[in-house]
Amino acid sequence: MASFLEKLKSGLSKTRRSFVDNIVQAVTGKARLDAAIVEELENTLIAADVGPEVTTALIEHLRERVALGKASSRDEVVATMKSFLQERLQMPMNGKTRADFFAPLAHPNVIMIVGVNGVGKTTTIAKIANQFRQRGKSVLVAAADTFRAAAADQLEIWAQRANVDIVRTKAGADPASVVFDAMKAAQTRAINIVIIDTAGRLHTKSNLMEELKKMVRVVDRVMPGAPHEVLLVLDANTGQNGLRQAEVFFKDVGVTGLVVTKLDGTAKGGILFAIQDKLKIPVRFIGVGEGIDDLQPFEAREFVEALFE
Ligand SMILES: Nc1nc2c(ncn2[C@@H]2O[C@H](COP(=O)(O)OP(=O)(O)OP(=O)(O)O)[C@@H](O)[C@H]2O)c(=O)[nH]1
Ligand SMILES: [Mg+2]
Repeated sequence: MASFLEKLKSGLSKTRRSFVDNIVQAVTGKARLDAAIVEELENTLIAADVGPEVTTALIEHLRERVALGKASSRDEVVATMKSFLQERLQMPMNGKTRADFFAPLAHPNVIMIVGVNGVGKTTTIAKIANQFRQRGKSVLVAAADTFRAAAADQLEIWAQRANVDIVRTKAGADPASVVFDAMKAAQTRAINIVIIDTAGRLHTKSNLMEELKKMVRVVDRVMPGAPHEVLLVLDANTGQNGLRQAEVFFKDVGVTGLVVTKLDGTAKGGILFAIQDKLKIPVRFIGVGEGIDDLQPFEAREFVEALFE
């Protein structure tokens, strides 16, 4: 079976071709970056969804390095781009390292997963739950997506696969009541980690954000200070639209981190740079497939290396 890194590398191959290779080719061997080259670079970067700010900054950086004679060979151009891109992806992890995420102090540690429909929330929960289990933590997942009749069934199948507890109710019930029951059950059973699955849309006219805010209030009432993490899931393929979605969630629900899914097979892997630049919030996980092991904590260095290989 292919390792996560291998999947990441092959998943990013379209992005590599449309983004990295074009730039390296356009810049290598040039004494200076003239207007025609700059335009070509701009088009490439915008198409790869890195966003206007990062596009301008990268071109400016390349222009300087080329003018200084420090980016003429292919290797030099690659090294210049790698260090620039890596730096752009370094985000303070809200003071939390990868190890901290998997060894939280709160009991239970409550993680809420939000995002529009179809981005990969439920699958992401299964994958994260599995990683906590592998580290010896007890996990309970809450099926608070009561919009789709099949949503709780889907989560239950994953819960069995990951060998974790689930709290669910009938479709159409108040999601906040599922959250309340899950919190109580977690306290009674002394569970380490609670992960809450939420809907990407609702059947009533009531507003999704209001519903999510209500869930946060319920969690906080049972356990002051919780949820400890609110992870917003974004589908890499949605590109700049994903950023607009994110802004809505940010305004209403206190998002603490991002999960970027479906990096396998997208040409829009450059979105990671736009996300970090715009949202200033750590990407905690990236997803490269539908299997339970196809999600890993995000590492800037690993991501950039994979992008170039
Ligand atoms: N290729 C690929 N597919 C993914 C990834 N993550 C999730 N998926 C697939 O995306 C589809 C939707 O995933 P779900 O987890 O059901 O998404 P959701 O956000 O819970 O959807 P709703 O509950 O309808 O809002 C499923 O077919 C998943 O297998 C990924 O990283 N790569
Ligand atoms: Mg779901």
